[in-house]
Amino acid sequence: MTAAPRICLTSGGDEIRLRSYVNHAVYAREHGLDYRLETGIDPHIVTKFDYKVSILRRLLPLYDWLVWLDDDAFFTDFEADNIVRLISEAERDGISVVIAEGPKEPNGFWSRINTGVMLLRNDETARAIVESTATADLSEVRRWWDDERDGLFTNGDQDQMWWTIQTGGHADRVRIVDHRQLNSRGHYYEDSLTDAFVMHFTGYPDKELGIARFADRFHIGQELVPEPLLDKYHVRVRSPLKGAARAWRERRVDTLAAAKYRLRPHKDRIRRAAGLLPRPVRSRLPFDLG
Ligand SMILES: [Mn+2]
Repeated sequence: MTAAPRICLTSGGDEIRLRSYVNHAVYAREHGLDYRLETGIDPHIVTKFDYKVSILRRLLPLYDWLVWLDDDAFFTDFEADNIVRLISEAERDGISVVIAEGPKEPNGFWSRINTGVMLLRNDETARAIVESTATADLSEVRRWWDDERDGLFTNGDQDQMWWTIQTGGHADRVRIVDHRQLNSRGHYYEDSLTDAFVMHFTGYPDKELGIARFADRFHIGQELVPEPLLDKYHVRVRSPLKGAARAWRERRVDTLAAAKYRLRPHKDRIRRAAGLLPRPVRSRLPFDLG
């Protein structure tokens, strides 16, 4: 190997809705990565997940590695060099895509991969995977899908990518890592923000509030960036969800809808254990699980 690879960290969608761009930008600066916040508008959008895929298609050819983070995925360990380390291990081993497993959610959902965080090498294999993910026919993917084998069908890019990897002969060039390495969830954090590398806020009925509550739990601001780093990079607006706006959101989420959301999976699990329900089959998701 000669020079260090050119790595770009990117995120976005069709709107800027969360404080993650500050979190991502600070991590990128601390670890010498380029950073782009992108608006993925495109003539070819079909599902809300396609904004992401359109960004990947456009940016991957411009770098050696492209790192995607969903806008609801936040770094929690700013010292950890997982991005650079996983990329260097992938280059050593001839791997084109590094992605995390979709760990078990409190409601029992799981998936073989989660496309909320992805490391993509600018090579033929990864470009082919991105192209096929962008163009795969979702109804064909659904017909192929086996809930027992493949986990939750989300009706989007995650299913298209898993289908692509499995049916396109790419499995040996894709590395699936433990969720704590790249893309974890709140219930896997116990007493420290370093319990995992990235916290991905999937399944929250109000994501912004979910992030604020997680931040409170660890006595950190809503950017999930340590204060000395916010100072270092002159971040002026901090923890914007507060006061009456936050109180109203707290009340709204604590109403019946949220209670139902929390209780339903437990109810299902109990009924399934009692043999009253078959394996979970859901064609539509109750909330954004992307
Ligand atoms: Mn997400």
